[in-house]
Amino acid sequence: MTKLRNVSLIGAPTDIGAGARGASMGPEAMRVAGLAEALRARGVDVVDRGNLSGPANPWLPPVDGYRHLNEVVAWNQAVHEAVYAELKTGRMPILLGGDHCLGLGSISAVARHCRDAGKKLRVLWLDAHADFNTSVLTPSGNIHGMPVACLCGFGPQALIEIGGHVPAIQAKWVRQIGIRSVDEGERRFVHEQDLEVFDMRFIDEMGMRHTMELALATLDDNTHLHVSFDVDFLDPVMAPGVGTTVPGGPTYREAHLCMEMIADTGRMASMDLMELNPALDEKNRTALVALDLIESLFGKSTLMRK
Ligand code: 5AB
Ligand code: MN
Ligand code: MN
Ligand code: MN
Repeated sequence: MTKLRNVSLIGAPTDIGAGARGASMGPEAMRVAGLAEALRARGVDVVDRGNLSGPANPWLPPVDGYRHLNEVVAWNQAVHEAVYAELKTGRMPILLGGDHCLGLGSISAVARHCRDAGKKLRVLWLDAHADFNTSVLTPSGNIHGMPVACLCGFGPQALIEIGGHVPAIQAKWVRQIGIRSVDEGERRFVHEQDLEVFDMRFIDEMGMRHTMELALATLDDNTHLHVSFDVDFLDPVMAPGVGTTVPGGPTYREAHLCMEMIADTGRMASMDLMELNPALDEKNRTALVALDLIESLFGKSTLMRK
């Protein structure tokens, strides 16, 4: 079990793709919660690259089904280059969002790296939402509801071609976990494209353990595992600091088991921590829960295990 133990933190302080302001403060909230220190205490070599920069949020209504498209493209280009540069030097990028539209820049960079390196890619998408809307299907125009569709080649040209390969990924490389809010047209499109979705009903019936066994079943020694963690994956009772809360998410223990089972594979080589919104949080409580879960992702376990 080879593990990358050198992490680069990349802040992307923007809420350009979201429907609520405030995710732009996410990176700083994670720093204040002590992310770098906690990972160092686990023996990880951590470098904080600071924050990327990009256009301000003009807070305008959508045009042709997209809100802030040009600004979203600019931010995603910056994210793509930063994440790709870290992977190239053999480090594990952790993208601190920022809203989830930036998953496009991050995962397109990971996919490009996997093409360079001849690696198999698997993407775990931990979220309450499928993020599989298009300009026609979207009820909001907010591009944070579209990154998975864009990665699979369904979206505006300027976004889907970031990374130079369209589509950046194939739908069958993705496993979605925790899903419980999907728009009507989006639902049909998810089925049409055959996305593998472990929704909350599945987790209720089968349990988190069996869910994760299935979601992680096709990993092998040559797999690069990317984890895209939207904080609204978590039940809002413990994680209120997000713009789009949906009740009925995984409990604290279920979320920990999910992270622990990912850690056990030893294959996680990049991740996104997205949608944390300190403006809606209570004394940084949600950031601290996210920190706890990231520690589990990096192998923190209970006393009973070696
Ligand atoms: B998030 C919604 N489906 O498209 C839309 O938080 C919500 O990155 C998207 O998962 C939520 O506007 C995007 C209603
Ligand atoms: Mn999301
Ligand atoms: Mn979400
Ligand atoms: Mn959200």
